[in-house]
Amino acid sequence: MTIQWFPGHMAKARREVTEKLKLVDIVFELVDARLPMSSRNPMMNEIVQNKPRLVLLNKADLADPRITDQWMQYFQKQGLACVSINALKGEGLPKAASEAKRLFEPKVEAMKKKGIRPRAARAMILGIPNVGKSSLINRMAKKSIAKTGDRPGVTQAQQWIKVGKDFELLDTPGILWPKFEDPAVGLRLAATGAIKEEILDTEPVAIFIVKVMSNRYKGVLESRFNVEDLPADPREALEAIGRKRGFLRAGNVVDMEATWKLMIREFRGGQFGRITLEDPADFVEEESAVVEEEVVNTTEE
Ligand SMILES: Nc1nc2c(ncn2[C@@H]2O[C@H](COP(=O)(O)OP(=O)(O)OP(=O)(O)O)[C@@H](O)[C@H]2O)c(=O)[nH]1
Ligand SMILES: [Mg+2]
Repeated sequence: MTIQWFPGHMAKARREVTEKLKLVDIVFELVDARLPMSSRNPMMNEIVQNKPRLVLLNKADLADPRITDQWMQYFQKQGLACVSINALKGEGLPKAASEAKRLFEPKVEAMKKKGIRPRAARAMILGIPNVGKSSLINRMAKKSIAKTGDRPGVTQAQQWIKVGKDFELLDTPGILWPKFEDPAVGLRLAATGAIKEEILDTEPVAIFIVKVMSNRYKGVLESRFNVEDLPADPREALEAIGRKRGFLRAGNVVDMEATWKLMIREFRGGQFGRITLEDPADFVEEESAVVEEEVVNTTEE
């Protein structure tokens, strides 16, 4: 299965980001701490150009803390300011705000030199769908102004939101890119909820989750579902889990559909503990790769 989701509204949202770029001082690039590379738009450098940028590893509460530290070092080595945060509870936000102020400082100095009274920093919040952009804005503003939701595509238009006296934040719709070169990227994004549900087949996503869990967090599925010696074959493993949970149809047949959905739901809900899907070591070679922009293929609205 190849996963692709780059509908017309996303192409439009990307154009609007480019149009607004000149108005902003800083870009907050939100990535998912569970998949910091796969959740980064490969076109980000091209989109953001040379605006000061702060990388925020969001949903850090769901990610493996040891690997999050490695990712922080990875980004910092590339000269990017980077903070791990939990946009829902507010963890890491004071640090993120102080980093953002530091990035804005040269402009403040320039304004002062010109005799202009420094204004609030204007930051554009960018990231894939469902990564927590609007949640971050609400938490920083200490009120629910931006609409949020547990599915991708909630924010449909840009919106400026004033946060105290220090920031004005521009909420934007989540943006993906026309083609996932590596199919595993599509699966990671599907597993964590960045792809619209209606265009997804649940079976390959559930199988992917079982494979990842067995490779990276051996034993977690066995203890979560209370099954001993989970079969190595992911389909058989899913069947054993469905049977254990009592998802049975007439004739004692496992309801696989219900089992696939269960696997995805539990994974997204953090029921398997703090899980990270990729390590910086997996990406050493790609660090300097130049990603060419693909022809826009607008498939799905
Ligand atoms: N566990 C956890 N959940 C989070 C965090 N931040 C956001 N969420 C949840 O992630 C989901 C998506 O949040 P939104 O703020 O709507 O995401 P968005 O990036 O604005 O999404 P779009 O507008 O669809 O692009 C919601 O269910 C949030 O509650 C976090 O740090 N930790
Ligand atoms: Mg949003």
